[in-house]
Amino acid sequence: MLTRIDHIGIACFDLDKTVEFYRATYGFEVFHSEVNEEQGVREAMLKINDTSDGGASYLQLLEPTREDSTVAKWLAKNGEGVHHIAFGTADVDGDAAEIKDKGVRVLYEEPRRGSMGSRITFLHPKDCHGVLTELVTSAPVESPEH
Ligand code: CMX
Ligand code: CO
Repeated sequence: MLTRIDHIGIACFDLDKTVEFYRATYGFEVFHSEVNEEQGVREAMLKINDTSDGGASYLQLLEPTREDSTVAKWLAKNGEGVHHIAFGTADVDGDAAEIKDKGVRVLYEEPRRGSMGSRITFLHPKDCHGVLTELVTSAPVESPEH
């Protein structure tokens, strides 16, 4: 079951400048940043709010790391802007299988690694009324050591 907006993915040419815009304009700080080579992105997660399912909602700012990445290709065609939305779920495998049964193309056979150790997959935008849609299961919260 999809229980939150996990994040909105925003493609940008210059991650540092875009982070600074969100900080200076809205006061949002970087919660986490990383490079995901498989996805071809350098990214910053700005936490906006916690959610009632125990998760959170973020903005995910994305800068391409290589010219053949999906985000670089998209930026070349569209310029900067909203690239995808992501729904959070406790069960990305089960939800992706259910959605696939409804005739929507799921882009990965198995979920891949996303931000902060999450597991992610994508639905084809042409099957989702023009919206590239991601499904995310966050990494389990590590319990404190005793
Ligand atoms: N939103 C909406 N439509 C999109 C889109 C997007 N982000 N990206 C592509 N499209 C549309 C294109 O406009 C194009 O439509 P037309 O045929 O009408 O022109 C069509 O989909 C095909 O686009 P394309 O430019 O030829 O791109 P590809 O088919 O090579 O790739 C996609 C599209 C969705 C398969 C690819 O972007 C993908 O695999 N995305 C998932 C991975 C990803 O986006 N990773 C980066 C984010 C990582 C993260 O969130 O952690
Ligand atoms: Co994303």
